[in-house]
Amino acid sequence: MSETHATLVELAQKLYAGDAPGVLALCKRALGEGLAAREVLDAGLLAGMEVVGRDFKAGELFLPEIIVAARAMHAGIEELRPLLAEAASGAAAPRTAVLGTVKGDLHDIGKKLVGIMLEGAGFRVLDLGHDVAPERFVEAVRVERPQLVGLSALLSTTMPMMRTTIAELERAGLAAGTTILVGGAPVTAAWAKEIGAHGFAPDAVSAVERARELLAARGA
Ligand code: B12
Repeated sequence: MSETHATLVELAQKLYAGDAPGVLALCKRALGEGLAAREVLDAGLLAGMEVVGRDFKAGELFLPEIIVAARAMHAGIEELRPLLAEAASGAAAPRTAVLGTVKGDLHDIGKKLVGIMLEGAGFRVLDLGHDVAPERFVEAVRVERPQLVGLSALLSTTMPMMRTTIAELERAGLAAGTTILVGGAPVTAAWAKEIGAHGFAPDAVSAVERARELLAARGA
């Protein structure tokens, strides 16, 4: 394993400290030093967020710190966005994806990354945001007729809301006409199957791969 680049180590520390201007400056510096956007994301921002999550779990960090770390993460992601999207590009006809974090759940960083990667893969992405009620998904799918619907949940307590959302789409007669992909840290392939989703992906890069596979399989 190669050692992590010094700028990325510093970037992870700034992320941990919730220093948004520092994160922004270090993302720019890392890119200026010739590092790839994916590397800056993985070994810098996500590495920092992993430690935030670990220390939060251990009771060493509290919500206010996590909120500022998340803001700093957003600042960094926005800086990397065009490059990440470019790296993921190379797809055919434009397709639409409706994305959202399910009702009751405020976590939106991972879903945002999935959106950026899908954009890069040529999708027109309609991001409904976080805490999205099933009715809003239903309305968006009715109006937009997307090829893909992506549901995100980061809490074990909001995972059942994925089931409710899918059930509502089914009730509205809209589930069969689209492909529903689910994800988020606690979500598994078995859960996806159980709740009637068409697929699951563990991260933003595989979300694009999985979406492509599923759409190709149904000729969409
Ligand atoms: C940042 C954060 C927050 C921020 C969120 C800010 C924001 N704008 O998103 C804030 C402070 C709001 C927050 C609040 C809470 N949080 Co929080 N939070 C986190 C933390 C530290 C990081 C999450 C994150 O952004 N990770 C980085 C992203 C890139 O990863 P990701 O979300 O997993 O996404 C990737 C994949 O999962 C996948 N993916 C995600 N979505 C989708 C969707 C599709 C369709 C696909 C295919 C793939 C996919 O691709 C993504 C990119 O690769 C995690 C710990 C952790 N390590 O996960 C805890 C964590 C998720 N939170 C937790 C908890 C308990 C809470 C609170 C209940 C705390 C409280 N006591 O109030 C509240 C709940 C608020 C609510 N109602 O939602 C727990 C959840 C435990 C559980 N399993 O239920 C965790 C795991 C921390 C812990 N270890 O205890 N949190």
